[in-house]
Amino acid sequence: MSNAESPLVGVIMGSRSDWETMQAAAEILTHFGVPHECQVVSAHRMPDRMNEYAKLAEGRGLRVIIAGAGGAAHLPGMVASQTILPVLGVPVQSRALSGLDSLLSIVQMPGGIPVGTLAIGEAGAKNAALLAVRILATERPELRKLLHDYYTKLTQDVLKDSSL
Ligand code: RP5
Repeated sequence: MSNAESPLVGVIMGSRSDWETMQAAAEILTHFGVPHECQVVSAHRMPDRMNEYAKLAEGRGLRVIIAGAGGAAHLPGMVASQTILPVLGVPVQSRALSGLDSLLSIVQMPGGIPVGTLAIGEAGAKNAALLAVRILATERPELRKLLHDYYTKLTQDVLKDSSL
C-alpha cells in the first residue's frame, strides 16, 4: 500500500501543537505503508469542519480515525458520535494537568458511543496507529505479515540489549 492511494486512516488533532505527539502515529502508518492523512480538526475552534469530517469519513474510504486532543479533549468523542468508523482517542499531554484532563475527557464516553482510548502522549499515539494497523490487518494478509515481522524485530532488539 502506498500513500498515493486514498487514505484508509485519518489522523486528526485539535491543534497544530498536538503534532509533536501525533507524528508518532503517522510514523507507524508510514512504516506499514498504510495510506493516511493528517489534519488539524478542532472540536472547539472549527466545529463545522469537525462535523463535516466525521460525517464524510466513511464515504471517503477511511476505515479508522485516530483523534488526538489535549485538555478539554472533546474531539474523539464528538467525531465518534457522528460516524460508525472505529475512533481511537489519544490524550495529548497538557501543560496544566499533564494530560490527566485529556485522558478523562476522552475515556469517559457514555454507553453506545465508543472511543478506544490509548495512553497519554507519544506512546498512545504510537499504539493508536499499531491498533489501526491491526484493525486493517484483519482483512489484509500483507499487513498481518508485516505485523509479525515488526514484533519479531521488536523482541530481537530488546533481547540484543538485555544484558546490564
Ligand atoms: C486542544 O487544546 C488541543 O488538542 C491542544 O492539545 C490544546 C491546546 O491547543 P493550543 O492552544 O496549543 O492550540 O484543543
